[in-house]
Amino acid sequence: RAPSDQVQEFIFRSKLPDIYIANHMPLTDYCLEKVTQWPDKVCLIDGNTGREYSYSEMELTSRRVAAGLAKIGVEQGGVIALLLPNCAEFVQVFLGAAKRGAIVTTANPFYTSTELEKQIISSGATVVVTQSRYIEKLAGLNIQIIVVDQYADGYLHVSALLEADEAECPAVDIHPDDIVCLPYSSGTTGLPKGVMLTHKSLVTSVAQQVDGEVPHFNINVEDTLMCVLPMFHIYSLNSILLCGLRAGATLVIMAKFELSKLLEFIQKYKVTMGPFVPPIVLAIAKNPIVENYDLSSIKMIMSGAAPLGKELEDAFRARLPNAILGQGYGMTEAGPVLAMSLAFAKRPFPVKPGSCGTVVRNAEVKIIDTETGMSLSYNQPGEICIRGPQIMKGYLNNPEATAYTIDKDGFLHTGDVAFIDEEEEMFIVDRVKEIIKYKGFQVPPAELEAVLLSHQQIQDAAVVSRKDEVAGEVPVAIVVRSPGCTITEDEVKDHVAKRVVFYKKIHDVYFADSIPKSASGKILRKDITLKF
Ligand code: 4UU
Repeated sequence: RAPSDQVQEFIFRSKLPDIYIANHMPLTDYCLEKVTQWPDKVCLIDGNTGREYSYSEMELTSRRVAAGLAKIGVEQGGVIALLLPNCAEFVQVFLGAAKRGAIVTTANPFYTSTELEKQIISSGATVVVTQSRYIEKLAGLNIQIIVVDQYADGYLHVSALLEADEAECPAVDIHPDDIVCLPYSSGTTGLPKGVMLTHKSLVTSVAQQVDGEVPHFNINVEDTLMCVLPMFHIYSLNSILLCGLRAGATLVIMAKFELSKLLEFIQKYKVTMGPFVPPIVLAIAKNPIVENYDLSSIKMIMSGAAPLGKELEDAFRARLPNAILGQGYGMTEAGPVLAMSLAFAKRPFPVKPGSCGTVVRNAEVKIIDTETGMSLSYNQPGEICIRGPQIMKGYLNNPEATAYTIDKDGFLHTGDVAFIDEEEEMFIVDRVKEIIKYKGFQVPPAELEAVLLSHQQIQDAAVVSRKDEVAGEVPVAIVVRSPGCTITEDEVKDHVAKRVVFYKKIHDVYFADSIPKSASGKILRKDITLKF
């Protein structure tokens, strides 16, 4: 053995014991395994329409959709893209596709056609399920479009799936390592890449949260979860939808965040659990209209996808003193949940403000020195790495990026810097990756830099993060004009805004003579952040 292998490794684990995880099961079967215990219970309330769906209905629909997909030619291993805001059809098609043994890639319906085209081509999707208003963005693509709202000429309607004959549900032999979900993430560097999450990854991740005698995330058949975060993002897809289904909870679905509507739904449906992101926590903590609603049904509020400031945590607690507020920490590639507050456990632990939680069960965390790669003990900040059956299989068609992210020992490197204290609580303090998080959404600097460089008046460009009170962070650009060019700040902003979804827009432009780079040509983002 090499000498470095003999150095002591510090591995952090959950304070709860490991559990049995049925991760040999296909995802849909696993999530709906206990439906016979609560067939008539309401599974979904579609807040957009008021329609309710029972668990037995959802289970039946999943088989019908699987049959319908097979009938229109979607093979096992075929890829379908969901381009939908939160709605019942998202859930129905997702579960049916997983049942078919197909792969679902999810995208933000607000993406521009350029962004969509990239993902659809990269993922190999042959079918896109969407709403009629987004069809025009898909022009020119070699795909079959299925529309969920109105019947549109020349396109299939989702009823072809929902009303298919369940007797024709194909028998498929799904392997635990088969991909089921393919969200896109830029990870620690570069452009968005397809994250291969398998049946085993997602079953494991859900089990790590809600299974066992003492679940880490204590939701059950009595709970009603607010599903306002978009299900095309892995946070909502996993920790709300899949965990909620497994636990037999009721999900209240909202297509878009609107504070008064959210509060109305919490009051009306007696929501018990709110998985949110910091800007929603901020709105609930600060907005005066909150006083007009009865929110006493809320037991737990989770904040995740971006840092939650301590002042905000305090303000929130003062407003909803009876609700447990805690954080969840996830990353698409990690399956996604790495850590969650143990205040959410069936037997809760006391927790400290600012912590993003304790590592989930059946997983190992290592914190490594960002310079030496040595593993660190308690209270020393370093890069968080995680190992376990929940992490991604890799990036689609990208072995280099996969090898860069998952090391030879099977640890996924997150690019987040944190320390763990003696009570096993994790505190994120920094980031050593490029990603910018706007309200929890990923903004990959490399993608914006490519868009900037496509302008002939721009010779060089770098995109970095700037702190923002509401969004958390916003992207700003440093631009070097091409010789003799006079492009203005507004023109730069416009050029980008036309090509990207709203949250990737450049907020400020600084003109410079050069971009600081390392000898190998890598942009020195930390230097830029300090300068501008
Ligand atoms: C500081 O954001 C996510 C997933 C979040 C999630 C999922 C399930 C939260 C709770 C849950 O139950 O995924 P991505 O891939 O969009 O972004 C990942 C990055 C992390 O690497 C980290 O930098 O988002 C940041 N992040 C956080 N930062 C995620 N959660 C937190 C957090 N505090 N609590």
